[in-house]
Amino acid sequence: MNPTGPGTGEAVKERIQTQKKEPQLFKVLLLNDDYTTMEFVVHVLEHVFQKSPAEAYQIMMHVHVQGRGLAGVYPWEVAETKAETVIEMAREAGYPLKAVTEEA
Ligand code: TYC
Repeated sequence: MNPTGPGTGEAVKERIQTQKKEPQLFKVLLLNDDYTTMEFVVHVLEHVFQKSPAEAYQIMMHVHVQGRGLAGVYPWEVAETKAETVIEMAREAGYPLKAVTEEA
């Protein structure tokens, strides 16, 4: 038997010491504006945030009425990338749609 291989006390100790904490989570919020079309916001929610058509429509209407709304909750890097993707897709399409991240 390999004295330092898997299943020995040493290997277990190593695994415990290197175990990572759960990543901190961040909300991605969409902001309302007067120019971005409802269809475009629904498209973004379906394709960037993997929402169903019904859920995407519901979130879009919430943002439209309330001013902002939750698109999703992710680890920091994923949240930042999704917010940037939304802003870039909107910019390319000529819309001022904004997305922001916030500590969950
Ligand atoms: N208020 C926009 C309109 O009336 C629709 C809209 C909804 C825009 C949500 C942005 O995040 C948004 N066309």
